[in-house]
Amino acid sequence: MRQVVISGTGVFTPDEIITNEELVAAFNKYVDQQNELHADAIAAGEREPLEYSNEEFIYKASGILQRYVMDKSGVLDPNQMYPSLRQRDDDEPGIMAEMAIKAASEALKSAGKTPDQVQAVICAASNHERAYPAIAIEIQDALGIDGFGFDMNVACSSATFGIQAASDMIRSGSADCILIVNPEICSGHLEWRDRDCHFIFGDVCTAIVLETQETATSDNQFEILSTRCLTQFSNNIRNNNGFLRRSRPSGTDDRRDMQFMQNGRLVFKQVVPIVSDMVIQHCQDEGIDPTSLRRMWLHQANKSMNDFIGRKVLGRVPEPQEQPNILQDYANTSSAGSIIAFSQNNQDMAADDLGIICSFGAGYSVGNVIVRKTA
Ligand code: CO8
Repeated sequence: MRQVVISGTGVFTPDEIITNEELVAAFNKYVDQQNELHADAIAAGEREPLEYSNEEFIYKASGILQRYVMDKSGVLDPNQMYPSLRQRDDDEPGIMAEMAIKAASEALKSAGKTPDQVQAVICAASNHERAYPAIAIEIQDALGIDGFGFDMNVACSSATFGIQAASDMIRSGSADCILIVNPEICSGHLEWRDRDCHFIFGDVCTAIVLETQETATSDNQFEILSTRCLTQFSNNIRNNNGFLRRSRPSGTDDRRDMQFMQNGRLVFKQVVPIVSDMVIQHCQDEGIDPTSLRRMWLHQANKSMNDFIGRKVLGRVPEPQEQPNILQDYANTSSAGSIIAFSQNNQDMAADDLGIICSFGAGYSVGNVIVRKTA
């Protein structure tokens, strides 16, 4: 069986930052406007007034301090509350491809690979900006990669499921080297007018190069020892937007369910035990003592969630470097979160050190990738 390694990663970070302070100020302005607009209905008891958001709550509930976004002005405009992204011509790069090309160039450089050495592109993300042609094929064309490309979506677990798909393809010989990209424009489908979730997401793109151990020349390689994926249907994280929208009654209305919706408390309660048990069982099945994991690069949705999982798996409170969080800077970037954590926190690993990349989220979906540092 061919051995597969992660030989390079890249992160494209947008230029614009929204701090919690800016976010809350804009949201509270929106609340004042709405409550003024509906003052009569509120006074008549026909409508509940909207409540203010606040920075202390956001940090305490999530561990998030700021988020990067592709457009800040639209999100912070109380008359808009969503990003303004330019309509591009069909013959110029799409926004997701543009982000992905930047992250991919960094990943290819760190792997020491040129596009002619890559045979496939997987664009694994929570949302794709159009139905077709696939974003992956656009990226493949822009980078000058021969072979094939396809898009896939398993929400927050898109990157880890993509790693499993790519490593299985490399093991079986369908390709020697595969580029995975995770462009996540979460600001496009976050409901910025909902105080329960307006602070959760940010934008980013990550890229990963996977190849056979034989061809890898990078000085920072991680052998993929084992992958495991699990899905379990749940409506607790849901977005009803889709291509049948205009065919449904009131399909073109500004409906709440056409953006991200979640029952956050329930997600927290149900997902934490599934993930901790799966990480422990997966390690045991591979003959690995979970407490010997040097690092856990977990999905970045919520700091307390990660603290729980880390404690359960290691049997003690993890040291910060054992379970790095990037949530405070990036917020939840869906499938890209665990890959940012991996990319920014693996250089100090010594040969034979073990780690796990682990994602979890909508579906529900959980994806594990157990790695061993080699070169
Ligand atoms: N400011 C002030 N108060 C607030 C705010 C706010 N912004 N929001 C809520 N409150 C209030 C509530 O009204 C409530 O008040 P009361 O107690 O009087 O009813 C109180 O604060 C507590 O509210 P919650 O119970 O909602 O607060 P929690 O402590 O549960 O924290 C979280 C909320 C942070 C959402 C938390 O539940 C959480 O993180 N859960 C896990 C969520 C999770 O992991 N989700 C997965 C995300 S899905 C994903 O990662 C990818 C999906 C696909 C991509 C989608 C891209 C857009």
